[in-house]
Amino acid sequence: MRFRNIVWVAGALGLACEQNPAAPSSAGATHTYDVVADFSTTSNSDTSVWSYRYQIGFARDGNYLLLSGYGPDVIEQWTPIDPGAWRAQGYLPAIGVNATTSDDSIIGTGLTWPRGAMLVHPNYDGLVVLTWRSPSAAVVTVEFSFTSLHRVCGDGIDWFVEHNSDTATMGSGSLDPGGSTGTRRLTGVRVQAGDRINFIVGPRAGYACDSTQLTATITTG
Ligand SMILES: [Ca+2]
Repeated sequence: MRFRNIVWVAGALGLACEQNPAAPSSAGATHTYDVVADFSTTSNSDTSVWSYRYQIGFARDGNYLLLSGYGPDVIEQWTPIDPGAWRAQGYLPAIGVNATTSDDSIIGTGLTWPRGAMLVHPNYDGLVVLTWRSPSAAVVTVEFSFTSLHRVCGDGIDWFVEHNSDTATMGSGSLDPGGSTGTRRLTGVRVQAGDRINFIVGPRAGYACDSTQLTATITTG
């Protein structure tokens, strides 16, 4: 069973894409939270500004589990360096940033994880969730993009952006392999202290080849 998983996913992991779009410029009292620039390999909790989460099943009810550990991929072999990620049981779901000095890949799969990029990957049985938690009441601007890193395999992914849960879905769609939303902007989003904005990827159908680049910035002010 373990070997079967290795082959299936190896055949599914894909190729690189656009770089992170420029974050909105800060001016005056504004502050920009950037999921890549702010990425932490040590902090992931209910009170973290950014948290790395998942859902078993596909209910977007706002109750998402924290990925329990940060570390290497125990199934796939990344080269030249495993960038590491927040993972469940050392594999999937996964959320990480390639902070190494090079692009990294899984040999024979066609998948490249670009240097400086956030990669997220759901498991077969649920969602992977990147969460921003508002420290205070504010009106914010949200910019994001989802890009499938696999151009040659799999069935693509589903994506969602929501305010706390699916009762306030702010954007959603599906991407074919290699597809991208491009950078999208939501303005005038009112949040209260403790509110969450969730960026979510689901497997669509199969979870093979579902590595997805995610960019997200939230600007207050
Ligand atoms: Ca898929």
